[in-house]
Amino acid sequence: MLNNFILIGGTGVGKSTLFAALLNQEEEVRKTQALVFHDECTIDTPGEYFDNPRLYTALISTMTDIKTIVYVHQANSLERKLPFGLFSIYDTKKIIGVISKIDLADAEIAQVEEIIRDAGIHGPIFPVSIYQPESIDTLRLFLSKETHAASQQGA
Ligand SMILES: Nc1nc2c(ncn2[C@@H]2O[C@H](COP(=O)(O)OP(=O)(O)OP(=O)(O)O)[C@@H](O)[C@H]2O)c(=O)[nH]1
Ligand SMILES: [Mg+2]
Repeated sequence: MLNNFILIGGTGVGKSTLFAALLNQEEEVRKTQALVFHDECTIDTPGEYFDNPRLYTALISTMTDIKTIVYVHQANSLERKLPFGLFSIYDTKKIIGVISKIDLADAEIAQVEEIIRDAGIHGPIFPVSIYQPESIDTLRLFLSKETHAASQQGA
């Protein structure tokens, strides 16, 4: 079973496309206008929550009960948007990185990895593309193991 994770990151980086792929949903992905709960603990967020510091409190309260935070950063963007320390308030959570759209010709995977590390994310980083199903499978497997581990701890 795959639950208890939240996708966050800037507008248009591919969160909802990834969310649908992870959950094997077939529907067409549209711009995300509000929080989307697949269930109580599986959440897709609109990029605006991340791009607009005034909405951080909303993001932070939404993340409160979620075990795994997945920060998504597009492979061809070297913008350092991640506010350092946003995640350091949580030492009980697993925070992982996803480098999205690695199929793009101008993808800069190594540099994006550095940006993610510099932002204070120490968990694993998964390079993915929606056109490379194995990359999604690897992430799905990781997330489902996390879920399993969490439920064994009685969380
Ligand atoms: N080339 C490429 N394009 C992708 C990939 N994943 C998503 N996209 C495209 O990126 C665009 C934005 O995708 P969304 O999933 O809506 O992005 P989002 O992060 O949910 O955006 P917001 O909801 O606005 O925050 C769409 O046109 C997708 O088709 C990918 O792996 N490779
Ligand atoms: Mg979206």
